[in-house]
Amino acid sequence: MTVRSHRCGSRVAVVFDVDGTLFDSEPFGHRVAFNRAFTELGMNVHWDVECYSSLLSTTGGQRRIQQYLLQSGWSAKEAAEDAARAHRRKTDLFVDLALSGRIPPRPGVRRLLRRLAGAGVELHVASTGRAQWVRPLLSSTFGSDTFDIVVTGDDVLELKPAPEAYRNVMAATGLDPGHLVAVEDSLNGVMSASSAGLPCAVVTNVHGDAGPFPGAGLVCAGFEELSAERLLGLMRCQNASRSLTGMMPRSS
Ligand code: XBP
Ligand code: MG
Repeated sequence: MTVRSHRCGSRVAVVFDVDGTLFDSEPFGHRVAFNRAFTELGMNVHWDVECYSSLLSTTGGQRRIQQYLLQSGWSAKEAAEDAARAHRRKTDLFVDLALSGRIPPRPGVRRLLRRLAGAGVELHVASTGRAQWVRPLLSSTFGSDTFDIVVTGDDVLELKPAPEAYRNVMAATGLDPGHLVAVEDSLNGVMSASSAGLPCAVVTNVHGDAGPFPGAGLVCAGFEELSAERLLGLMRCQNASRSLTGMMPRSS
């Protein structure tokens, strides 16, 4: 990651989550790849849509498998080894899915990105997914120069809901929280963004968390409801309330 040294000034940025937010990637992408890996490795595990939805509260594919195996009676050692093996295979399979164009962006995403870019807003990404698939999925869908800073699960020690992914975006851009707004789909994501000091808009996903989303400044049912103006308004609103309470972040 390149660290910017220039001042915040009038720069503003939107930081997008990937899974469930930019893409409907969980039930028909990741879940499919997890199941194929389990079958190939003869693990006798299958996650249906309902089961998978309940497992999403654990972020990180490898941790998700490991926790499931532990709860299903695997020993700690076997759970760790099998989770690592299955996740490696799952990641390769998911890269193939991503590059085949079978993981489309959510409706309205392209339009919002165009509007933001046209208004001079910086676009960045904070994901807990692995770089091996996040980067090719983003560039094959949106082109390689749509997002500037892309923080993935490989760049952090602690996955969401920890604030590290968003803090890394701030460090890499040189922007203070008052210049950024996050877009998420899950409670873990909102907690991550809010703990890093960013205002957060949620675009709910029928396959993910239903809410409530304490800490979110805005909750929309789809990208059709989320205009560039509403997003930037959320950032201005948080800045106004911070300055009223004397907590305005210092501009560098
Ligand atoms: C996404 C995740 C990831 C994906 C799978 O959470 O938790 O684990 O489910 O990706 P968020 P990996 O949308 O909050 O970033 O298998 O690469 O971990
Ligand atoms: Mg998400």
